[in-house]
Amino acid sequence: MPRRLTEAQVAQYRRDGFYFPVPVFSPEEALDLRKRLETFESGQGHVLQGTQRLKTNLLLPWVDRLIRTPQILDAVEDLIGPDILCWSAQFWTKEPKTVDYVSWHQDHQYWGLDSAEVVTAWIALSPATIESGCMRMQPGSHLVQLPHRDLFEKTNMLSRGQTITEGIDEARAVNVILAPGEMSLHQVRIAHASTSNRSDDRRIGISIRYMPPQTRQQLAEWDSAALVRGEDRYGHFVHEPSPEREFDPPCVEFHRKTLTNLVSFLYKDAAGEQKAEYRVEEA
Ligand SMILES: O=C(O)CCC(=O)C(=O)O
Repeated sequence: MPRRLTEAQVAQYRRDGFYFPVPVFSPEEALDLRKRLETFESGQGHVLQGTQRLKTNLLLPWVDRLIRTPQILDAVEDLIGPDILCWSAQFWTKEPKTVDYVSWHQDHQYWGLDSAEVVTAWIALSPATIESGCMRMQPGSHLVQLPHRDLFEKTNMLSRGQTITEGIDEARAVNVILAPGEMSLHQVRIAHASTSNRSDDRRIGISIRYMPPQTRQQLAEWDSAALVRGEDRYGHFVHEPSPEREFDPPCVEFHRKTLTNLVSFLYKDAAGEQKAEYRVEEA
């Protein structure tokens, strides 16, 4: 029996490669999460940036709690089973009236994870609308691997500006419109993108990547993930610690090590050249 999604919703996810909206937090709870983020940002004097945006569960205790939210995990369990690792929690903030965008891409090509079971829960902390640059998805595109090129454009929010070169039909794209506190779920091979934020508010989302523990990392000797539900009987990923406070020194050190490892393959071009500067932002 599914825990959170109906059988029809699971079937829709398997057919289209994504499903939304799934209510997770009340508007008040979503606002509280947004305030936590923004209080942290004003405290440090700048928005979350660079590697602070990735695996933020190792830096901020409330993000570590967020990746373990039962309402999220129940839906993820319906898709990938009861043993769940969280590979990453990543913030996607587009400031009001800015040009940053996300090109059409499939995550599976770049992450090195060998499983098609990897699922992203994208949680809206502000309105994700057409105007604010919500995600767009091409239904059914998770069933085919589409060709990409790395363009490394400055306004592209992706690590290497990875862009699908053929196979996207804009007319068939679905706008993933979400209210604060709602989430979408997308499969690791789905072709998705988002345009820039033309609204007066920040567009804030957090992508939480979940996978079953049998998944392997193919692009590096080791990798890490947090065990958020059930058991890990495979040991393919080093388990991430939980911070007891903001920028807890052992977790900051772990974050530095695991991000150095990630960046060593996420930011390389096809010829193996490192294309982006890497700096861990520490408070
Ligand atoms: O937030 C966005 O606009 C893009 C997010 C994305 O590409 C992802 O979560 O895989």
